[in-house]
Amino acid sequence: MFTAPTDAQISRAYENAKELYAAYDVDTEQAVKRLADIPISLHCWQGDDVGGFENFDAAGGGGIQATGNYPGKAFTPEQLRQDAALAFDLIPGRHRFNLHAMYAETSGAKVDRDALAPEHFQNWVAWARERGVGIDFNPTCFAHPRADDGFTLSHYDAGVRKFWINHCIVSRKIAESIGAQLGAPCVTNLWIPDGYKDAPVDRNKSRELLRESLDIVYAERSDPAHNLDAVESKLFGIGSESCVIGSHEFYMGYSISRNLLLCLDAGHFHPTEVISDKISSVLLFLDEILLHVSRGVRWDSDHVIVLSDEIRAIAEEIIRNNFENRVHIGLDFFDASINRIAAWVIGTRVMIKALLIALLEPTETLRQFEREQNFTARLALLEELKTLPFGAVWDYYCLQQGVPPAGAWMEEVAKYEKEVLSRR
Ligand code: RNT
Ligand code: ZN
Repeated sequence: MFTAPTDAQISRAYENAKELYAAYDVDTEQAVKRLADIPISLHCWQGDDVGGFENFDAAGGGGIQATGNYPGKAFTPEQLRQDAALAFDLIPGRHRFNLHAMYAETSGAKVDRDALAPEHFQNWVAWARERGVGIDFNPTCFAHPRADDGFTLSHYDAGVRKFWINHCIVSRKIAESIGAQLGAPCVTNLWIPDGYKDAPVDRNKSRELLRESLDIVYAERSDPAHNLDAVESKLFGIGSESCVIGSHEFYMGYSISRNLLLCLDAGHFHPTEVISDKISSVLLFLDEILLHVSRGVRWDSDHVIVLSDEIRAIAEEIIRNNFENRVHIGLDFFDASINRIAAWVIGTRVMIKALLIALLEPTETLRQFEREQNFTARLALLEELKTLPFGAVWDYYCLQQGVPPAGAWMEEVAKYEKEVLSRR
């Protein structure tokens, strides 16, 4: 079913592709070299349906819900690490792992979120170091009794606000420690669910409260060598359909005025809006941003990404503008109706493929057409490029990176499902 080409077939196809691209002045060797330096941050929460390892009695999930009950999800940190390790083995390049605070390991002790500390993430650090992957982090301001009414940092109750402020502060300390230990900055992203189901009377006050809380959270600056702080906006959520306190305008203003990273999630805008078009705008005013690459189907549904026009457009924006050092690429999808390791592998390989396709573009020629207002030639060339054999370069890259080319990785996932996941 999932046959892979032989090494000889891959080399032959690659040599042919190399020549075809060279005719367009595209250097395939250069492309794969640059590709190998772009890390993708794999989100841990695809592995267990955004569950985490705590035992709080929270009624709601902050509007975050994975649907489906495909067997074999990770129930323990060990299982999650084992599953993620397989995913990393099937993805070319060196990447990162994105943790949420709720994935803390407290050795059975009940440690509330405002009391979490670096020690609760040491197993993750050891694992990451051993595998040579970086770690990113997120405070978890949902799926907790103190977030059951859907408000956290913008709550009218000062005690609730204080609890979440403290959680965000300890989260940043954990991230700083992780970044220092791994010798690379941890990107710490803050998303909160706060918002109104029905039209509120006082949007302003809630936003003032959020701004006030955030100013306490970020009062102490992190060393950028260890931690980079990002804030994530949203248009609507389940239970916050009428007003999200941390809207795009709110965080755009907040991140620019406080010099933080802005996180653009592909599912967090109006369905006809795309984040690919926002990157060049926000980077005129911010040094760095974070992306949550996701796929909304009719709404912010967080489907596994596929090689769509928008995913390609995101990659094009990054590559055409040499933004790879200013745009941190994180994934944010969670599908519980398919094999979760396959979900990671499919989505991450898609993102890398999209970057590769962008790297195989004769951008200068296209730019020249555009400057001459030769939009006919621009369109014609863009369409011609679509049928060039990027797949041959992709297989070559997989081979070079020591991971299964084409669909061969699926055999390994199927084997693991049979031997490990089905026994959970
Ligand atoms: C929710 C945000 C947020 C979460 C993760 C789990 O709408 O997209 O990024 O998906 O933090
Ligand atoms: Zn997100």
